[in-house]
Amino acid sequence: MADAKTKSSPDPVEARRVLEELARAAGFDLVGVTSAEPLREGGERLRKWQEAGMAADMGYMHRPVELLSNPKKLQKSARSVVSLGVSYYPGDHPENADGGGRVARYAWGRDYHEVIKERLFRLREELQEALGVRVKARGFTDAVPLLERSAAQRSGLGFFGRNSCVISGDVGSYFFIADLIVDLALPPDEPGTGTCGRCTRCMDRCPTGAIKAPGVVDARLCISYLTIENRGEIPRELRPLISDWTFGCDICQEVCPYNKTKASQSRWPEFSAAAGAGPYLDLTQVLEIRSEEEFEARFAGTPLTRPGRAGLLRNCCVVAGNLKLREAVPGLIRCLRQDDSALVRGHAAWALGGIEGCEAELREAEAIEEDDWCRGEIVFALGRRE
Ligand code: B12
Ligand code: SF4
Ligand code: SF4
Repeated sequence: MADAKTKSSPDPVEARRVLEELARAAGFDLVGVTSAEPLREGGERLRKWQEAGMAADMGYMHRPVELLSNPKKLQKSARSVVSLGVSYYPGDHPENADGGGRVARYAWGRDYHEVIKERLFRLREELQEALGVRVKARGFTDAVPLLERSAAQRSGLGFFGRNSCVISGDVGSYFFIADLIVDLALPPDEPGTGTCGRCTRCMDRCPTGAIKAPGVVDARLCISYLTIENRGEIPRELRPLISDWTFGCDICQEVCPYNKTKASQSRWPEFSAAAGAGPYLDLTQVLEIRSEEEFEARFAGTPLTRPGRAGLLRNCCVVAGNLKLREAVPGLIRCLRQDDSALVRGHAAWALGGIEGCEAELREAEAIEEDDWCRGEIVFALGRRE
């Protein structure tokens, strides 16, 4: 790399060709480039989304639109944004025969943040090597304030579906978007085109009605938000609608005709079911996790750490209640009596309220519970049994 610092800028067309070759060799299924200019249209949509309260309490989504829509705010010297797509599709869910807690496909394997970051870092090194220049770059996936879908669409990776996902004509929508912001001038690709036509399946089938308009998802209603990003209670009226989803939700992608024909198995072994938590959680096991250490030991290195121990147990309580899972009753009772988190105790009470024969335990808990919200849940649960 000695002469790398002294060489002048590489030919943009040649640099683009080399980038494509290296990115494909690194296992990325989709490669596209856009300029580092602000993502104006996406920014406008984000502004309206924020104003409507649809960002819920995700602090990082309340940041100024000017920040989230401008790659140069992340790297001053940025000239191009390289958008990369990698299919995570691990296959379809087997039938939920044993009353498991369903996990969205993107989270079956290892934590994608780590896995992708490593490959992005290597890609940058290889690019420098091949072009013989130093490339100032910032690589990330789902980790910094930037409208990644808007950048990906403008880079030609795909079009915006009514479910708000970027859909690729080659791989459907089960893919992660990764970005490499670089100080290289690269010829931009044409923005992605495509259409949902007259299809509205995702909007019709979303269990909570979270897709308020084409491409507009109200996070406050989305099961993915409620089970992953949400740190508080799951609103009572939404709990039954979560059905058996304990982490994320894939319904608006499962029903999409593009995924029925285009989704193909991920080539990255890290995203396979065998590499992580897989398609279902054993609810009875998860309900027994009482300490952060046990939680880390079970889920470290997978995306399932995101909601934290209390968040994941909250979700498992709700799903056990929805499935009226008899085998989970002893675990739910232990959650109600012993868990340090009021969030867990309250959702355990709700679940027990939906299952016959748990009134005595609920009454006993009512007598000793000190947390007001939790006592309210116990009273509500007892009311369901009357
Ligand atoms: C916050 C967030 C969420 C929130 C809110 C989702 C939402 N739809 O807004 C919650 C927690 C609900 C969520 C859920 C999921 N997420 Co998420 N999430 C994000 C995050 C961090 C920001 C998204 C955002 O800015 N939302 C605000 C809205 C306003 O913007 P947007 O979603 O980008 O939507 C844009 C386009 O859809 C466009 N648009 C829509 N329609 C139209 C129509 C026209 C004509 C035009 C011009 C534009 C347009 O306008 C919007 C603004 O740019 C991104 C990573 C990132 N930094 O971008 C990942 C990201 C969007 N999530 C991702 C994934 C995988 C998911 C889930 C599938 C996970 C799961 N299985 O549970 C679900 C999908 C739910 C859904 N239908 O969106 C991927 C999506 C990949 C893809 N192919 O699209 C991303 C890009 C992460 C990544 N790097 O791979 N997510
Ligand atoms: S992820 Fe699930 S809850 Fe969220 S918009 Fe899609 S179908 Fe609706
Ligand atoms: S299900 Fe239909 S409407 Fe929804 S994103 Fe797919 S093609 Fe578009």
